[in-house]
Order: sequence, then C-alpha cells, then structure tokens
Amino acid sequence: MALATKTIHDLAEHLENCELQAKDTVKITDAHPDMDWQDAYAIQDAIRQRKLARGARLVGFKAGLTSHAKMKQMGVDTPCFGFLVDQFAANDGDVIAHNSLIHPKVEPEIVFVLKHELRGPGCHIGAVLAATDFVMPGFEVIDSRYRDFKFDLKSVIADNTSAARFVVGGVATPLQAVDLRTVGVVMAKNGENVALAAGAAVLGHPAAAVAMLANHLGQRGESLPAGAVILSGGVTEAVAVAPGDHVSLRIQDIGRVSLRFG
Ligand code: 0L1
Ligand code: MG
Repeated sequence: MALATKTIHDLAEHLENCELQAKDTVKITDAHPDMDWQDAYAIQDAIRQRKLARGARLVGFKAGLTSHAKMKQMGVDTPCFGFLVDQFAANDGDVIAHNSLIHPKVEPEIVFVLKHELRGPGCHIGAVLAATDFVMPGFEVIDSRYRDFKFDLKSVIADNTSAARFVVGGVATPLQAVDLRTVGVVMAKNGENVALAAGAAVLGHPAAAVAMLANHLGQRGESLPAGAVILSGGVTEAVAVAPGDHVSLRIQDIGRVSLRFG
C-alpha cells in the first residue's frame, strides 16, 4: 500500500461526507497520484466501517462496469466491486429526492439472490448458477461523488463504485425459467425507451460478473452470503435523471421495476 493509514481514513471521511451532504469533489488521485489498488479498496472498506459503526446493515454487494456499454461510457476496461447497505435501498415505485443526490444516473441490473454462500477463489459461472436461488429486475442509482462523473478506476473504487441507491422488483424468478444471456432489457424514461440490451451484454452472462465478484471477495477473505442482494452490473449505459423523471425497467421473463425522482 502506498498511503498511510491516516490518509486512508481521511479520504474515506471526505468521500463519505460528500455522499451524505450531496456535494461533489475532484478525484482523489489528483492529490494522491501514488494511490494503489489496495489503497482504493481500503478506502472503500473504511467507508463501509464508518457506516456499519453508525448502525447501517450490510445487505449486499455489487459488480460495476461489467458491460462494454458501461466500460465505454466511463472510459475504463476493468470491472470493479462495491458494497450495499440498507440505507441505499428503495422500494419499487418510490420517489427518490433528487436533491439528496449530486447528479444521479440510473442503470438496469439483473439482481441475483443466492441460496448458498459463494466463496472464491475459483468460483465460475457453473458455481454461481448452482448457488442461485432466484433473480430479480433492479435499478441501480449511481451518483459518483466526483465532479461531472470524471474519475479513474482507483478513485471510483475508493468511492464505493458510485453506489447511492438501488431498488429490486418484487418478483423472484428461478433460473430454470429464464436464459440470462438472451433476456431483453428495456429501460424507459418518462415513457420513452432510452436504453435496450440483452443480458449477455454483461460479460457474456451476468453470472460471470457474480463469479468475478465472489473471486474478488475471496481474495479479501470475504464471501457472497446466501440471501444477499447482488447487483451484477449495469446492462446498458447509465441514464441521467432530473427532478420529475420517471424511469421504468422491463426485463423479459423476469419482471418490472420503476422509480420516480422528486
Ligand atoms: O455500477 C456501476 O457500473 C458503476 C461503477 C462506477 C462507475 C460509474 O459511476 O459509472
Ligand atoms: Mg451498477
């Protein structure tokens, strides 16, 4: 690691304050160009510890930048991983206060829930399929704390991969009922279709993203627990939302979910 422990904690406090106060910042590698990958995840871990210490509950994990559309949109070529706490959760149909966020964008997600714990390394698509209880449609609301969503991969990992809110549709679909590579994904904003894709846009199969996430956690002595919410990554590019916008998502054979921004 290149950064001192105090710097890690100071940067975690800074980024979390930006999240809680809905104010942006420049990317942290501007002031810390030597920051390495371990530092980036250590800052993310410190943000997680701050939240858990104040009573938040860890409810899941996310893979991000797992589709070529998202990688192209953000100018990176590697997925990244983050955590989800209960305070990020919204209900299907909820109104999210736009002014509680900086510059939110919404992206469609295929959400996995496991019946068995998954522990890497060595986790593969087959293990994910065997461990999956059901899948659901979901939206992730991302809200980079970095000005104009301008960042590098280390900065965004430290910022818990822009995680801000998520919502899952209430219908649980067993994997036997759906081919996650060929399912059609349609996202609409204010009644107009704004992003379309098939499930295979996520690394060829969304379960591949879950396997990567389990392997990432395994390297760090963690696992994907049964029952956790697992976001496999935006299937399409993310779409910016403004106050008053309504977004809805249909995933073929899986279901629908919607959100409004107030
Ligand atoms: O979940 C995601 O794909 C977001 C990863 C972070 C990059 C971004 O803010 O778009
Ligand atoms: Mg996402």
